[in-house]
Amino acid sequence: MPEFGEGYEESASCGSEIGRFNKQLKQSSHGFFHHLRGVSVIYGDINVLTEKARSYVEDKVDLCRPKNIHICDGSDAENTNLLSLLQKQGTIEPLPKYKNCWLARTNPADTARVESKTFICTEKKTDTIPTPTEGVKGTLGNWMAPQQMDQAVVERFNNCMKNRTMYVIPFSMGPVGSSLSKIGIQITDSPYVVASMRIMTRIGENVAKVMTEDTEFVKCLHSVGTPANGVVEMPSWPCDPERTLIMHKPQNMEIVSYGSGYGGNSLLGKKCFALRIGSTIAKKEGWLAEHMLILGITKNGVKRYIAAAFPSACGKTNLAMMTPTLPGYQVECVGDDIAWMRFDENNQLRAINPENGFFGVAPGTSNSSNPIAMKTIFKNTIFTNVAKTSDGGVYWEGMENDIDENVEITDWRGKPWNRKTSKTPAAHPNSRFCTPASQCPIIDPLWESPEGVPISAILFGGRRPAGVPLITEAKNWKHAVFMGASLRSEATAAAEHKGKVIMHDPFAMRPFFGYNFGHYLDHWLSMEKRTNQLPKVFLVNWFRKSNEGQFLWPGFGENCRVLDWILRRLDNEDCASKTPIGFIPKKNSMNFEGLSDIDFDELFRIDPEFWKQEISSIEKYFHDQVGQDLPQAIEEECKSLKKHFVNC
Ligand code: OXD
Ligand code: MN
Repeated sequence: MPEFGEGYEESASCGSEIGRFNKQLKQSSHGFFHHLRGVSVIYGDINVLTEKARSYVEDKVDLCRPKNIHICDGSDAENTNLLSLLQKQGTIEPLPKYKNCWLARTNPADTARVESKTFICTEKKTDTIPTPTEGVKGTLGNWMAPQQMDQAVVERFNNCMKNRTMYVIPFSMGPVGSSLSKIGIQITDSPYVVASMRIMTRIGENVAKVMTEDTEFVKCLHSVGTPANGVVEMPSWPCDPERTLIMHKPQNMEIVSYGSGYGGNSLLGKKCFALRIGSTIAKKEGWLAEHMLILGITKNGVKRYIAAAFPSACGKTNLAMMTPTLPGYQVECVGDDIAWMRFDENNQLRAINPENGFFGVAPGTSNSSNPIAMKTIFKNTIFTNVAKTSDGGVYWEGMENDIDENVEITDWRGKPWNRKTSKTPAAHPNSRFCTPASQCPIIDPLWESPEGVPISAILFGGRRPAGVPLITEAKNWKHAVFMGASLRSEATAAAEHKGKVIMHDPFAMRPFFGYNFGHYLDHWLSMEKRTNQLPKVFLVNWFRKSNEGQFLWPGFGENCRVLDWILRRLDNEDCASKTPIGFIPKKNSMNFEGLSDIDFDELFRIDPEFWKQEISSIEKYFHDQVGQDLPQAIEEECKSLKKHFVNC
């Protein structure tokens, strides 16, 4: 397998930018090579790191014993060179149909986040997870004791980077230098991870430069690993699925991930930092780190921002980039996955998107479902596990009308694939595009604003084929927190779950809580004491079906009609009726102009039988999973709802 220096030397002849990089490599940025614990720093300047950061790196060099060290500066030349190294390794191949786009194929055993192997490590188990009822398996996270984590780290990381380059990535979650942003240092032996982190976060020297000795940073250690028998099955995608482990130690602001190179397992800024460690920092500092998109919506020249939590693969990216069908509306995108939100000194809730790119689920994205994403992703993008077309492009389920009829298709595993006869999907259901947010044609002008955007409303949503109305407004803050806590949705391809089951996914955060969910609820409830300007909260469900199994609502751009109703509620318009489950639109109060065949009554029907069952599932879930840690306010919400339906 070529090493960084080798790959670089050869590719140096193919472009002046790489040529410059070559020179830089030979001289190092200070004209001489450095060593760290006896290991050569073959690229970048170790002196840009603070002493604390350097000492963290030194510790990990001692542990992992890499062949070389590369300190990422985030430059274009560095990126070009890494991409050419990845190409030589066979990890990625170019997609000549587009500009600077690449296709990566993973080891088929490494295609999703692995929740069962993801742990939070605290002294006390109850700091991480509520105690489930005896005999019930807890599903609100996995706990590990510190000694166990230390042992697991030594077992896996000792010498794990032998013959590999260790990349050191200083990165910022949120705009560099913003008081709402946080910094991390990721160490990894995967150049694919470096290239992806460069898209998904802000990396390099600019970040290192804003750090002082007082800057706290999240320590992120990652290795793709090597199986215990030493045999790397697929050299272009090394991994160790048997021993994969993703661990978080909130107390030390530390993440350690071993064995997987894929998505949230390896791009540690995303789920591990921005949500799991982020939520623990947020609890301590009094703010919220949430699995939410952020969008701006303008109606008649008035702009508002909305944050929305949906479980993975429920269309967050589609909503964040929606093209409204109603005239006079404009949606702009701040972020599609994560929101960090806090109340400012004027009591206004403000949010930043801590990310810098979109790591979107590819299948289902098309010119009809999300034309804006399609305008975003065909340059400077790394696609992973999608199918390839014979004209040098990509293909996935949903793109049937977006490719030439005559092209041949190679599936995500590299095998010929036939539209008519193949029985397996062309693209892996959790295949992804990793693309810079700045390329989105409707990126919000304030998306990098250091003070964040003002949030007027929060939405929760899930895939609910039955029972849950298109939109419901929460009665008050406690009810809003109850709504978030009782969120359920059909399972997702982003995780390892199989089949279509309705899973509890409170706040769309179930795989991402960094601490005990009961304490998380307390934290949300406490927002009421922090401000007199709480945002209004709504539950949406685009996915309700008729008895015949047809979707009752067209979704996509038509969802602006739901947002329109929300905006009118924010203006206190009298367009809502009170029901036991919250406020729903008064008949004829939603703008359905130009839509035919919308069955308002069925979309908003509140079926007592459904709700009896729903409440008893929620109650059982809270009882079994949260037990004593369930805040009383939530228990009361549950009881009062139950009382209503039992009596009707
Ligand atoms: C994601 C997820 O990748 O939620 O965003 O799984
Ligand atoms: Mn997500």
